[in-house]
Amino acid sequence: MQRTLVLIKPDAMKRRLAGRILTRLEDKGLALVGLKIMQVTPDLAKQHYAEHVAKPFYPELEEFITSGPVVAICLEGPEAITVTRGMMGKTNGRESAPGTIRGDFGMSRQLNLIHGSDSPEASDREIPLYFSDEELVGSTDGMVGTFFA
Ligand code: YYY
Ligand code: MG
Repeated sequence: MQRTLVLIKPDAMKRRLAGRILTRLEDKGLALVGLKIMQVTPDLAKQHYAEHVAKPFYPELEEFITSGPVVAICLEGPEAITVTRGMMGKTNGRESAPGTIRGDFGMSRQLNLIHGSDSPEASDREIPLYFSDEELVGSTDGMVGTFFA
């Protein structure tokens, strides 16, 4: 069983797509173990995107991710990280396959609707940036097992 950190980004919020994006992830069988609406601060953005802070596109990325509220989500399921990344599609909406979230809803590389952890190391680092232990429910192992046994 694996957990992943998902953000529904400010562009998706402005476009009122949060429910539809969350529905796709739930329809797939991923279980909600944490959920909140919040504002990302510049400090949190720098922690979240630590690997990108020194890159030329970072200032614009920070401006975007702090431009409005996000929905932070912790999802659980077997291979939740890879499954979620597959459902997101490629970084650039123009290159993202139809059927993926980015492929179906966007044309932009920066305004690409959703974040998902890209590895177990990333999810271990990212989930505590957004959720305290008390804000996450216990494992849904038994429940998800009935879906995927
Ligand atoms: O994991 P993913 O979101 O698909 O892409 P990353 O390579 O981690 O980049 C994080 C974020 O930065 C991406 O969602 C859009 C933005 N970005 C950008 O604005 N310009 C780039 N050249 C690369 C990434
Ligand atoms: Mg990434």
